[in-house]
Amino acid sequence: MKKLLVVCFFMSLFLMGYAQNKEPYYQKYVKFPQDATLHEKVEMAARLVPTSQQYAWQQMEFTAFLHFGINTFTGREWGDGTESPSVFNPTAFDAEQWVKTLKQAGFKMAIITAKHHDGFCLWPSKYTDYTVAASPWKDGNGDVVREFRDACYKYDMKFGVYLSPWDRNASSYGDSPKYNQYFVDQLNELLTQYGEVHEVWFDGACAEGPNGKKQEYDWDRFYTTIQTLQPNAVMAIMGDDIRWVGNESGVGRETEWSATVLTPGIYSRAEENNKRLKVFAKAPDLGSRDMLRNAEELFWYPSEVDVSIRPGWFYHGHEDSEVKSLSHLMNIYYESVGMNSVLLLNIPPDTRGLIHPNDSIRLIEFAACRNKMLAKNYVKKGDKSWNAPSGGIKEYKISDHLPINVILLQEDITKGQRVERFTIEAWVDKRWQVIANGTTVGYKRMIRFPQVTTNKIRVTINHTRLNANIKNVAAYYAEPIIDQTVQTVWNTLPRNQWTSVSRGPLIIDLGKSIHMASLTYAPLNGEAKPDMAYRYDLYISNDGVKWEHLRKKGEFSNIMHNPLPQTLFFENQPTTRYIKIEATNPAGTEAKIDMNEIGVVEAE
Ligand code: FUL
Repeated sequence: MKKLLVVCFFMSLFLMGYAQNKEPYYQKYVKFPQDATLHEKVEMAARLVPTSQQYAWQQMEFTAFLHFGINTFTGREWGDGTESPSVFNPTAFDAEQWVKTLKQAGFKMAIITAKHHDGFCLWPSKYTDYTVAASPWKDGNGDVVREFRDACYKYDMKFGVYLSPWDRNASSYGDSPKYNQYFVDQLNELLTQYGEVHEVWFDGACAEGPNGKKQEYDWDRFYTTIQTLQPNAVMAIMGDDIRWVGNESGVGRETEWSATVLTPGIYSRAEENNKRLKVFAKAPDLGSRDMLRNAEELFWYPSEVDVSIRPGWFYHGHEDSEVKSLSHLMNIYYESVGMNSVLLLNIPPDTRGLIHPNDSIRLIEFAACRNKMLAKNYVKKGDKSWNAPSGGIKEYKISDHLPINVILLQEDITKGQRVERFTIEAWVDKRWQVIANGTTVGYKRMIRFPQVTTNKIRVTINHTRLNANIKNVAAYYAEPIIDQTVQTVWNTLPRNQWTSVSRGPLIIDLGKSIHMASLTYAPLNGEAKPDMAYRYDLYISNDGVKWEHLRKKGEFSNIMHNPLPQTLFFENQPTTRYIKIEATNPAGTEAKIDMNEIGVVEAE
């Protein structure tokens, strides 16, 4: 009995994560005692740490997404599950080319869309006919996931799978227990037949709309399946290991707490908790003292910035000239890795089954630009750990007396995320001048500022929860980037000759009859609004009386998360003077489209 008690005592110490300095650590989750004061909550928050899987994931910094599937061949962003598998036919598929390119570009893991919302499986699942086995590619004997997996082994790349819970093809979708079984069966295939999986990505999108099918997902079961079959995998988005940053444009938060009050969406209490605390995935503050005040529990739930190198997630030939510029990618880098997040950059293979040269060239430039900057750290002894109290100040010598314009700070997050405010000063003209300041640091924080030439800097930790554990202070010089930017033209008509005949539905008189090559819907300022257009019917007319129904039941797929211009191309270039768009918003009621959100390109 005595022996058992001793074992139990040590076990509980272990579970609590007792560590250095006898400080108790809480791994991934902490529940506050009912009567905890704000001060006590703050101290507990300071001791919340990642699991070893979360920590390993955070250290990767660069991860890649590969959106590939039916949509690659149809030009859509969301297939509706009715597309024939016969369209899936890459002509020069080479997964090794993908992985080699990603490896050269510095990525540590790649995640493949094994199944997107259309339900088409890139592996020959035995639970559905809607797979590569029904496609002409390799006479139905191919397996994209297998070839990609093998390439990952060969080039030492970690491997992840995206499996969309929303499935527009599965007949069982909406019949909850049946579909859940189907989903678990598919998960089983992916998690047992392809070696070690490091990340499982469950998308939150489910846009069947008000009259669509309502599927109640059995998240507990999905979660247990992953934990049992792949204990080292982290579960992202609809998971509780990794959180969506809140946008698909590569923009991070100034204040990014990994120790957050946001309850992960897979918990049944999530809706109620988050409503009570007025937090949501896109909220600017997820973990400050203000947020802790009313919180009852806290999650180590770090941010992942997912963004595509092109406007769309899938490859579309007409976007070949719209691969993000080098300066745009560098901005994304500072706003993701440099803002306490992991970057998940999407590079969609083309219809040949290869990464397009425009993307691979840009990826290599991106890596070269980072490496050039990081090659020279001007701070001396910045990697000496520093246990900093609130108000703690430390000076660092700067070598070479050359200009610097980027500072990098890191906390040892294995002892919690603690810094709440910091200031950086440089010794210039015989006095200290503030060159940067900020709030959270976390795993990594990079701050850009106008260049200074100095021989010393000082870092002040103005506020911290307990003593901060500063692990690294570095300074770099980033050369200015001059991009050749290509402007995409999505309107070639003089707008001042247009008349908005009606706003609901939107009817535009273009002022003259034209041969229409394309029509673009570009949400104002690239912002998503609840009343924006999601589903639409498009009509054209030459007299404003007799209408031709040009596109039926169209969908501006994913526009709510990625509110970038979406273009409809018309091969037969119909003649029209009037355009009518009947549209509904994501909630299924009438959408509001402004005339300025529409662009028309006249055929040459
Ligand atoms: C979104 C999806 O709807 C997009 O198609 C894409 O897969 C992106 C990564 O997540 O929610």
